Amino acid sequence: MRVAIVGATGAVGHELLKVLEGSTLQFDELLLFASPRSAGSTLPFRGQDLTVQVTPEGAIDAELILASAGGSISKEKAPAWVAGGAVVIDNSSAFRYDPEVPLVVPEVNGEAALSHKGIIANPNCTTAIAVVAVAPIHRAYGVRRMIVSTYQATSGAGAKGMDELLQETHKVLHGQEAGAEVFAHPIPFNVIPHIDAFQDNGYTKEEMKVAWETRKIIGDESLKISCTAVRIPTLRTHSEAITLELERPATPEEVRALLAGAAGVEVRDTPAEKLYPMPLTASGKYNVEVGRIRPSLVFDGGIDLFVAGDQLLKGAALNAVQIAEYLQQKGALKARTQV
Ligand code: A2P
Ligand code: 11C
Repeated sequence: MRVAIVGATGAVGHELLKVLEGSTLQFDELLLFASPRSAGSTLPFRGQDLTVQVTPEGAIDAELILASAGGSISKEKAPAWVAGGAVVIDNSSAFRYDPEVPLVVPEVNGEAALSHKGIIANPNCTTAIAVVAVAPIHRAYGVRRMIVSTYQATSGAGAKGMDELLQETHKVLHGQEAGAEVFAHPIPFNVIPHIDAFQDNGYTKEEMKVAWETRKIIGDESLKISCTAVRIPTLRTHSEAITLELERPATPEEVRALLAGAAGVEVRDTPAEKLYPMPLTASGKYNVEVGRIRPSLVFDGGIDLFVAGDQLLKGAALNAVQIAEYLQQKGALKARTQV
Protein backbone atom coordinates (compact mmCIF):
# COMPACT_ATOMS: atom_id res chain seq x y z
CA MET A 1 0.00 0.00 0.00
CA ARG A 2 1.21 3.48 -0.88
CA VAL A 3 0.47 6.57 1.20
CA ALA A 4 0.83 10.09 -0.24
CA ILE A 5 1.04 13.40 1.61
CA VAL A 6 -0.03 16.43 -0.42
CA GLY A 7 1.36 19.55 1.28
CA ALA A 8 4.27 17.58 2.79
CA THR A 9 6.47 20.67 3.22
CA GLY A 10 3.90 22.63 5.27
CA ALA A 11 3.49 22.84 9.05
CA VAL A 12 0.91 20.02 9.11
CA GLY A 13 2.87 18.05 6.47
CA HIS A 14 5.94 17.97 8.70
CA GLU A 15 3.85 16.67 11.60
CA LEU A 16 2.23 14.05 9.35
CA LEU A 17 5.72 12.68 8.58
CA LYS A 18 6.59 12.56 12.29
CA VAL A 19 3.30 10.96 13.32
CA LEU A 20 3.52 8.38 10.51
CA GLU A 21 7.06 7.45 11.70
CA GLY A 22 5.61 6.14 14.96
CA SER A 23 2.24 5.02 13.62
CA THR A 24 0.90 1.47 13.55
CA LEU A 25 -0.36 2.08 10.00
CA GLN A 26 1.03 -0.60 7.67
CA PHE A 27 2.23 0.71 4.30
CA ASP A 28 5.02 0.03 1.84
CA GLU A 29 5.83 3.41 0.39
CA LEU A 30 5.38 7.07 1.28
CA LEU A 31 5.09 9.65 -1.52
CA LEU A 32 5.53 13.37 -0.83
CA PHE A 33 3.94 16.17 -2.87
CA ALA A 34 3.92 19.96 -2.61
CA SER A 35 4.01 22.97 -4.93
CA PRO A 36 6.63 23.39 -7.69
CA ARG A 37 8.58 25.63 -5.23
CA SER A 38 9.58 22.58 -3.19
CA ALA A 39 10.03 20.04 -6.00
CA GLY A 40 13.29 18.14 -5.62
CA SER A 41 13.81 19.00 -1.94
CA THR A 42 14.01 16.08 0.47
CA LEU A 43 12.42 15.28 3.83
CA PRO A 44 13.64 12.55 6.19
CA PHE A 45 11.43 9.54 6.91
CA ARG A 46 12.50 6.36 8.77
CA GLY A 47 16.18 6.89 7.97
CA GLN A 48 15.68 7.77 4.30
CA ASP A 49 15.57 11.09 2.47
CA LEU A 50 12.35 11.17 0.45
CA THR A 51 12.14 13.54 -2.53
CA VAL A 52 9.25 15.99 -2.72
CA GLN A 53 7.44 15.92 -6.07
CA VAL A 54 5.18 18.44 -7.79
CA THR A 55 1.53 17.60 -7.09
CA PRO A 56 0.26 16.14 -10.37
CA GLU A 57 -2.80 17.43 -12.23
CA GLY A 58 -4.80 14.19 -12.09
CA ALA A 59 -4.80 10.97 -10.08
CA ILE A 60 -2.02 10.03 -7.64
CA ASP A 61 -0.66 6.50 -7.59
CA ALA A 62 -1.49 5.83 -3.94
CA GLU A 63 -4.21 4.05 -1.97
CA LEU A 64 -4.35 6.67 0.79
CA ILE A 65 -3.86 10.41 0.33
CA LEU A 66 -3.41 12.72 3.32
CA ALA A 67 -4.13 16.21 2.00
CA SER A 68 -2.94 19.33 3.82
CA ALA A 69 -2.22 21.87 1.07
CA GLY A 70 -5.31 24.02 1.73
CA GLY A 71 -8.95 24.06 0.71
CA SER A 72 -8.56 25.23 -2.89
CA ILE A 73 -6.08 22.44 -3.76
CA SER A 74 -8.32 19.83 -2.13
CA LYS A 75 -11.44 21.11 -3.84
CA GLU A 76 -9.74 21.16 -7.21
CA LYS A 77 -7.85 17.86 -7.04
CA ALA A 78 -9.57 15.49 -4.59
CA PRO A 79 -12.28 14.35 -7.05
CA ALA A 80 -9.55 13.10 -9.45
CA TRP A 81 -7.72 11.37 -6.59
CA VAL A 82 -10.93 9.55 -5.60
CA ALA A 83 -11.68 8.68 -9.24
CA GLY A 84 -8.18 7.14 -9.33
CA GLY A 85 -9.15 4.80 -6.49
CA ALA A 86 -7.60 6.54 -3.49
CA VAL A 87 -9.16 7.20 -0.10
CA VAL A 88 -8.56 10.87 0.76
CA ILE A 89 -8.30 12.15 4.34
CA ASP A 90 -8.62 15.87 3.84
CA ASN A 91 -7.36 18.35 6.38
CA SER A 92 -9.05 21.36 4.77
CA SER A 93 -12.57 22.70 5.18
CA ALA A 94 -13.41 21.98 1.50
CA PHE A 95 -15.74 19.01 2.11
CA ARG A 96 -16.58 19.15 5.83
CA TYR A 97 -20.15 20.35 5.41
CA ASP A 98 -21.04 17.97 2.58
CA PRO A 99 -23.60 15.53 4.05
CA GLU A 100 -21.98 12.75 1.98
CA VAL A 101 -18.57 13.32 3.61
CA PRO A 102 -17.94 12.00 7.13
CA LEU A 103 -16.26 14.45 9.53
CA VAL A 104 -14.33 12.31 11.97
CA VAL A 105 -12.58 12.38 15.34
CA PRO A 106 -11.94 8.67 15.97
CA GLU A 107 -12.46 8.84 19.76
CA VAL A 108 -15.91 10.34 19.18
CA ASN A 109 -17.37 9.03 15.90
CA GLY A 110 -14.78 6.72 14.32
CA GLU A 111 -17.47 4.47 12.82
CA ALA A 112 -18.66 7.39 10.65
CA ALA A 113 -15.42 7.02 8.66
CA LEU A 114 -16.55 3.60 7.43
CA SER A 115 -19.39 5.13 5.38
CA HIS A 116 -17.07 7.30 3.26
CA LYS A 117 -17.44 7.62 -0.49
CA GLY A 118 -13.76 8.37 -1.08
CA ILE A 119 -13.27 11.47 1.05
CA ILE A 120 -13.13 11.73 4.84
CA ALA A 121 -12.83 15.21 6.34
CA ASN A 122 -10.53 16.03 9.23
CA PRO A 123 -12.12 18.73 11.42
CA ASN A 124 -11.01 22.26 12.11
CA CYS A 125 -8.31 22.09 14.78
CA THR A 126 -10.20 24.13 17.40
CA THR A 127 -13.19 21.81 17.01
CA ALA A 128 -11.18 18.56 17.15
CA ILE A 129 -9.50 19.64 20.40
CA ALA A 130 -12.80 20.69 22.02
CA VAL A 131 -14.82 17.59 21.10
CA VAL A 132 -12.30 15.18 22.62
CA ALA A 133 -13.20 16.69 26.01
CA VAL A 134 -16.84 17.65 25.39
CA ALA A 135 -18.16 14.46 23.70
CA PRO A 136 -17.75 12.20 26.79
CA ILE A 137 -19.51 14.86 28.91
CA HIS A 138 -22.28 15.09 26.30
CA ARG A 139 -22.75 11.31 26.34
CA ALA A 140 -22.94 11.17 30.15
CA TYR A 141 -24.77 14.39 31.02
CA GLY A 142 -26.23 15.81 27.78
CA VAL A 143 -24.71 19.15 26.78
CA ARG A 144 -27.48 21.64 26.02
CA ARG A 145 -25.44 24.82 25.45
CA MET A 146 -21.70 25.35 24.93
CA ILE A 147 -19.86 28.68 25.11
CA VAL A 148 -16.25 28.67 23.90
CA SER A 149 -13.50 31.31 23.96
CA THR A 150 -10.31 30.32 22.17
CA TYR A 151 -6.63 31.21 22.47
CA GLN A 152 -5.23 30.03 19.12
CA ALA A 153 -1.57 29.64 18.22
CA THR A 154 0.01 31.00 15.04
CA SER A 155 0.49 27.39 13.83
CA GLY A 156 -3.19 27.51 12.84
CA ALA A 157 -2.11 29.72 9.93
CA GLY A 158 0.57 27.22 8.88
CA ALA A 159 4.33 27.55 8.70
CA LYS A 160 4.04 31.13 7.42
CA GLY A 161 2.04 32.13 10.51
CA MET A 162 4.69 30.72 12.84
CA ASP A 163 7.42 32.48 10.81
CA GLU A 164 5.56 35.78 11.06
CA LEU A 165 5.37 35.50 14.87
CA LEU A 166 9.13 34.87 15.14
CA GLN A 167 10.23 37.48 12.61
CA GLU A 168 7.95 40.26 13.80
CA THR A 169 8.76 39.59 17.49
CA HIS A 170 12.47 39.78 16.61
CA LYS A 171 11.83 43.15 14.97
CA VAL A 172 10.02 44.52 18.04
CA LEU A 173 12.79 43.31 20.35
CA HIS A 174 15.27 45.20 18.15
CA GLY A 175 13.36 48.48 18.29
CA GLN A 176 11.61 48.16 14.91
CA GLU A 177 7.88 48.31 14.22
CA ALA A 178 6.15 44.96 13.67
CA GLY A 179 4.21 44.42 10.45
CA ALA A 180 1.51 41.93 9.43
CA GLU A 181 0.94 39.88 6.29
CA VAL A 182 -0.56 36.61 7.46
CA PHE A 183 -2.52 38.09 10.35
CA ALA A 184 -4.91 41.06 10.27
CA HIS A 185 -2.67 43.04 12.66
CA PRO A 186 0.84 42.68 14.10
CA ILE A 187 0.79 39.56 16.27
CA PRO A 188 3.71 40.19 18.72
CA PHE A 189 2.48 41.27 22.17
CA ASN A 190 -1.08 41.39 20.84
CA VAL A 191 -4.27 39.31 20.77
CA ILE A 192 -6.47 39.44 17.67
CA PRO A 193 -10.18 38.50 17.85
CA HIS A 194 -10.32 37.80 14.14
CA ILE A 195 -9.63 34.36 12.60
CA ASP A 196 -10.90 33.77 9.06
CA ALA A 197 -13.55 35.94 7.38
CA PHE A 198 -16.38 37.76 9.13
CA GLN A 199 -19.84 36.35 8.36
CA ASP A 200 -23.16 38.19 8.02
CA ASN A 201 -24.10 37.28 11.62
CA GLY A 202 -21.06 39.09 13.06
CA TYR A 203 -19.18 35.88 13.88
CA THR A 204 -16.03 34.80 12.01
CA LYS A 205 -15.95 31.67 9.89
CA GLU A 206 -13.58 30.05 12.43
CA GLU A 207 -16.19 30.66 15.15
CA MET A 208 -18.99 29.22 13.02
CA LYS A 209 -16.84 26.19 12.12
CA VAL A 210 -16.70 25.32 15.83
CA ALA A 211 -20.51 25.36 15.95
CA TRP A 212 -21.16 23.56 12.62
CA GLU A 213 -18.47 20.92 13.06
CA THR A 214 -19.05 20.14 16.75
CA ARG A 215 -22.72 19.42 15.97
CA LYS A 216 -21.83 17.18 13.01
CA ILE A 217 -19.16 15.17 14.89
CA ILE A 218 -21.20 14.77 18.08
CA GLY A 219 -24.29 14.07 15.97
CA ASP A 220 -26.63 16.49 17.72
CA GLU A 221 -27.99 19.36 15.65
CA SER A 222 -29.90 20.71 18.68
CA LEU A 223 -26.68 21.64 20.51
CA LYS A 224 -26.43 25.43 20.90
CA ILE A 225 -22.87 26.71 20.53
CA SER A 226 -21.37 30.19 20.60
CA CYS A 227 -17.64 30.80 20.06
CA THR A 228 -15.21 33.73 20.19
CA ALA A 229 -11.98 32.78 18.38
CA VAL A 230 -8.82 34.72 19.20
CA ARG A 231 -5.28 34.52 17.83
CA ILE A 232 -2.53 34.82 20.45
CA PRO A 233 1.26 35.13 20.03
CA THR A 234 2.21 31.49 20.71
CA LEU A 235 3.83 29.08 18.25
CA ARG A 236 1.64 26.00 18.65
CA THR A 237 -1.27 24.54 20.68
CA HIS A 238 -4.75 25.98 20.79
CA SER A 239 -6.33 26.57 24.22
CA GLU A 240 -10.05 26.99 24.89
CA ALA A 241 -12.19 28.08 27.84
CA ILE A 242 -15.45 26.11 27.63
CA THR A 243 -18.71 26.57 29.57
CA LEU A 244 -21.28 23.79 29.36
CA GLU A 245 -24.95 23.82 30.29
CA LEU A 246 -26.01 20.23 30.98
CA GLU A 247 -29.30 18.30 30.86
CA ARG A 248 -28.32 16.36 33.99
CA PRO A 249 -26.24 18.13 36.67
CA ALA A 250 -22.60 17.10 37.04
CA THR A 251 -20.06 17.81 39.76
CA PRO A 252 -16.43 18.63 38.93
CA GLU A 253 -15.39 15.37 40.66
CA GLU A 254 -17.70 13.36 38.39
CA VAL A 255 -16.42 15.11 35.27
CA ARG A 256 -12.78 14.68 36.34
CA ALA A 257 -13.36 10.93 36.88
CA LEU A 258 -15.19 10.62 33.55
CA LEU A 259 -12.45 12.41 31.60
CA ALA A 260 -9.68 10.46 33.37
CA GLY A 261 -11.01 7.41 31.53
CA ALA A 262 -11.68 9.15 28.21
CA ALA A 263 -9.56 8.35 25.14
CA GLY A 264 -7.34 11.19 23.97
CA VAL A 265 -7.62 13.17 27.22
CA GLU A 266 -5.05 13.94 29.92
CA VAL A 267 -6.67 15.42 33.00
CA ARG A 268 -4.27 18.06 34.31
CA ASP A 269 -6.19 19.64 37.13
CA THR A 270 -4.30 20.24 40.37
CA PRO A 271 -4.44 24.03 40.73
CA ALA A 272 -2.79 23.92 44.20
CA GLU A 273 0.31 22.55 42.47
CA LYS A 274 -0.06 24.99 39.55
CA LEU A 275 -1.05 22.10 37.27
CA TYR A 276 -3.51 23.05 34.54
CA PRO A 277 -3.54 22.92 30.73
CA MET A 278 -1.06 25.22 28.96
CA PRO A 279 0.54 25.40 25.50
CA LEU A 280 3.92 24.97 27.18
CA THR A 281 2.98 21.50 28.47
CA ALA A 282 0.47 20.42 25.80
CA SER A 283 2.71 21.11 22.76
CA GLY A 284 4.07 17.91 21.25
CA LYS A 285 1.57 15.75 23.20
CA TYR A 286 -0.94 13.45 21.53
CA ASN A 287 -3.50 13.84 24.33
CA VAL A 288 -5.51 17.02 24.87
CA GLU A 289 -4.92 18.50 28.32
CA VAL A 290 -8.11 19.26 30.28
CA GLY A 291 -8.23 21.09 33.60
CA ARG A 292 -9.70 23.98 35.62
CA ILE A 293 -12.80 21.78 35.90
CA ARG A 294 -15.22 23.67 38.14
CA PRO A 295 -18.93 24.30 38.62
CA SER A 296 -20.48 26.89 36.32
CA LEU A 297 -21.58 30.00 38.17
CA VAL A 298 -24.09 30.72 35.39
CA PHE A 299 -25.72 27.37 34.57
CA ASP A 300 -26.90 25.34 37.58
CA GLY A 301 -25.27 21.91 37.44
CA GLY A 302 -23.13 23.03 34.49
CA ILE A 303 -19.36 22.85 34.16
CA ASP A 304 -16.54 25.21 33.20
CA LEU A 305 -13.23 23.82 31.95
CA PHE A 306 -10.06 24.74 30.09
CA VAL A 307 -8.42 22.64 27.36
CA ALA A 308 -5.10 22.87 25.55
CA GLY A 309 -4.36 20.64 22.55
CA ASP A 310 -1.56 20.66 20.02
CA GLN A 311 -3.17 22.16 16.95
CA LEU A 312 -0.70 20.49 14.59
CA LEU A 313 -1.21 17.05 16.23
CA LYS A 314 -4.75 16.29 17.53
CA GLY A 315 -5.93 19.37 15.66
CA ALA A 316 -4.55 18.11 12.34
CA ALA A 317 -1.86 15.48 11.57
CA LEU A 318 -2.47 13.06 14.44
CA ASN A 319 -6.23 12.99 13.92
CA ALA A 320 -5.73 12.29 10.19
CA VAL A 321 -3.36 9.39 10.89
CA GLN A 322 -5.69 8.03 13.59
CA ILE A 323 -8.52 7.99 11.02
CA ALA A 324 -6.25 6.00 8.66
CA GLU A 325 -5.29 3.59 11.47
CA TYR A 326 -8.97 3.13 12.34
CA LEU A 327 -9.85 2.34 8.71
CA GLN A 328 -7.01 -0.17 8.47
CA GLN A 329 -7.95 -1.84 11.78
CA LYS A 330 -11.50 -2.27 10.46
CA GLY A 331 -10.17 -3.75 7.18
CA ALA A 332 -11.50 -0.74 5.29
CA LEU A 333 -8.17 0.37 3.81
CA LYS A 334 -6.97 -1.99 1.16
CA ALA A 335 -4.43 -2.02 -1.63
CA ARG A 336 -6.16 -0.83 -4.79
CA THR A 337 -5.72 -4.20 -6.52
CA GLN A 338 -7.97 -5.65 -3.80
CA VAL A 339 -10.65 -2.93 -4.10
P1 A2P B 1 5.22 24.52 -0.70
O1 A2P B 1 6.02 24.38 0.56
O2 A2P B 1 5.91 23.96 -1.87
O3 A2P B 1 4.67 25.90 -0.89
P2 A2P B 1 1.33 25.59 5.27
O4 A2P B 1 -0.11 25.31 5.64
O5 A2P B 1 2.27 25.31 6.38
O6 A2P B 1 1.48 26.96 4.68
O7 A2P B 1 1.68 24.54 4.10
C1 A2P B 1 1.00 24.49 2.88
C2 A2P B 1 1.44 23.26 2.09
O8 A2P B 1 0.70 23.26 0.86
C3 A2P B 1 2.91 23.29 1.70
O9 A2P B 1 3.40 21.97 1.65
C4 A2P B 1 2.84 23.88 0.30
O10 A2P B 1 3.95 23.53 -0.52
C5 A2P B 1 1.61 23.18 -0.22
N1 A2P B 1 1.07 23.89 -1.40
C6 A2P B 1 0.83 25.21 -1.54
N2 A2P B 1 0.38 25.48 -2.80
C7 A2P B 1 0.35 24.29 -3.45
C8 A2P B 1 -0.01 23.90 -4.78
N3 A2P B 1 -0.45 24.77 -5.68
N4 A2P B 1 0.08 22.57 -5.09
C9 A2P B 1 0.50 21.67 -4.19
N5 A2P B 1 0.87 21.99 -2.93
C10 A2P B 1 0.79 23.28 -2.55
C1 11C C 1 -6.56 28.55 12.73
N1 11C C 1 -8.16 26.78 13.15
O1 11C C 1 -6.13 28.38 13.87
C2 11C C 1 -7.52 27.58 12.12
C3 11C C 1 -6.77 26.77 11.11
O2 11C C 1 -10.64 24.94 9.26
O3 11C C 1 -8.86 23.76 8.95
C4 11C C 1 -7.53 25.59 10.56
C5 11C C 1 -8.61 26.01 9.60
C6 11C C 1 -9.42 24.82 9.24
O4 11C C 1 -6.23 29.50 12.01
